[in-house]
Amino acid sequence: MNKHIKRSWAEPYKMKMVELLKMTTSAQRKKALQQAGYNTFLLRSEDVYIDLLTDSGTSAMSDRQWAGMMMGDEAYAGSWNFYHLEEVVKNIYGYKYVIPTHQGRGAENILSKILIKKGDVIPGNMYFTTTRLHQELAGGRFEDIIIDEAHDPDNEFPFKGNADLNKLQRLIKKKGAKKIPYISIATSVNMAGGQPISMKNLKELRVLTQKHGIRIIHDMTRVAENAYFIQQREKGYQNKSVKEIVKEICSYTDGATMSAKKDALVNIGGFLAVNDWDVFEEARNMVVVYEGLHTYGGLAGRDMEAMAIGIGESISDDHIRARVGQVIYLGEKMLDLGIPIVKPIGGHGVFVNAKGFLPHIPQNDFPAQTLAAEIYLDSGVRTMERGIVSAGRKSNGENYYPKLELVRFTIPRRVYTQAHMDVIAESAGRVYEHCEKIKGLKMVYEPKYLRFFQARFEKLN
Ligand code: P61
Repeated sequence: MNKHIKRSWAEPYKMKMVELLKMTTSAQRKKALQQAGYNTFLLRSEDVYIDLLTDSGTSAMSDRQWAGMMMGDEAYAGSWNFYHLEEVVKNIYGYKYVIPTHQGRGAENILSKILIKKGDVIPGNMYFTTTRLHQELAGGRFEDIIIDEAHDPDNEFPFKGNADLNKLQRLIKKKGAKKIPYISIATSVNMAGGQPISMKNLKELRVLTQKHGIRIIHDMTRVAENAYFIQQREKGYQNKSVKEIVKEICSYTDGATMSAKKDALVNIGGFLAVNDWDVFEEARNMVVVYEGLHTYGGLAGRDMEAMAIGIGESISDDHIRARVGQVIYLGEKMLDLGIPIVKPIGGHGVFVNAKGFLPHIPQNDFPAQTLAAEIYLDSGVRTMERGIVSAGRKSNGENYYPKLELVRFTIPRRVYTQAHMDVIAESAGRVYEHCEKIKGLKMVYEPKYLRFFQARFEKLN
């Protein structure tokens, strides 16, 4: 027997209940897409076969989480589920104070309102749509300090989520530390393609920010996936558990916003966590205005219980290996078909490079939006645009022109099988075969905020 036969990963769970999917015809999909204005956010989920729009709130909860839902203490104040959640956040992540919120942006809103003053600059390792908007609405301006490699889909640097310390230093010099209330550091950078930040970079950021008295606020939405990449790629971490690495990451930061709908395996929920008593006190006061009492923050007791249990499950090495393993399986299938994707393959999805896939469509004609529509038309697989539509407009009204024009094939956790991954890759491959015949789109309706959610398009002839 060959001792070197590899050991494949497999899902560390089995299925107890399934949700039936509807198969659609090409004619039905064509009609649904037209009705949705060529925007996958506007499709009805019942018209979707495999839903890769997002990994947000779409994961499958475990039997334990469902059992936890039955133990919801639905008191208005002081539900024991809140105290359970608080204990889990303290133990696993190490943050001192916790405020539940209905989801990630609820925490972003409160944090931005507390820390940002008009004219402030908030550096970060690439923008995220809701995070940047809340910074702007609070009177601040986001400044991208991610390393240049992150903007290049073909660059295979293993830590494309790293911040560029020189960019940060230059900004501090130019603006002065007083104008920088915090730096916003995401683990597993979403818009860069689910790319991790290294522990080394985080430690260096900690030293630099401490020197200038600047806080680090951690967008920890996908911290476990980032920890897994550190374990796999960074020297000195091979023998550490994801749990240990997650705790170390958090220790270099002063607070965090969390959308628990991703890594933490719940359908709804989030929180703001901080180490600073003064910030906590203000946040605890503000949460009652925007979310609800500080012991529920817009959530039911059962939601907090599911979150507390989900956080524990999210840092299991076996879980993360299979979760990221499935994403990598899909990415490698696409690479085999010659499809241009962001490399290295990310943690929560495969990001197809629409500029490479549809090089004849100029960015103003929305190549990624077009490609997401074509994939749906081919197979009923729903994906998400992450390009010029998502990037939106600057305060002077001009469009941002992001270097990355991507379609995100986002994999919900514990939901789909390898066979689904095969169908998805084949669909992308089929569309790629006739890519030169595909025409772009024009935007016919544009909402003011986060336009990608509700914008409508028509086909160009
Ligand atoms: C997603 F198209 N992400 O990836 P909330 N930070 C980070 C996120 O990924 C995130 C939030 C904060 C979503 C949902 C979504 O442009 C979009 O719980 C790194 O969604 O409020 C959410 O957390 C916000 C999709 C959000 C989008 C904004 O699919």
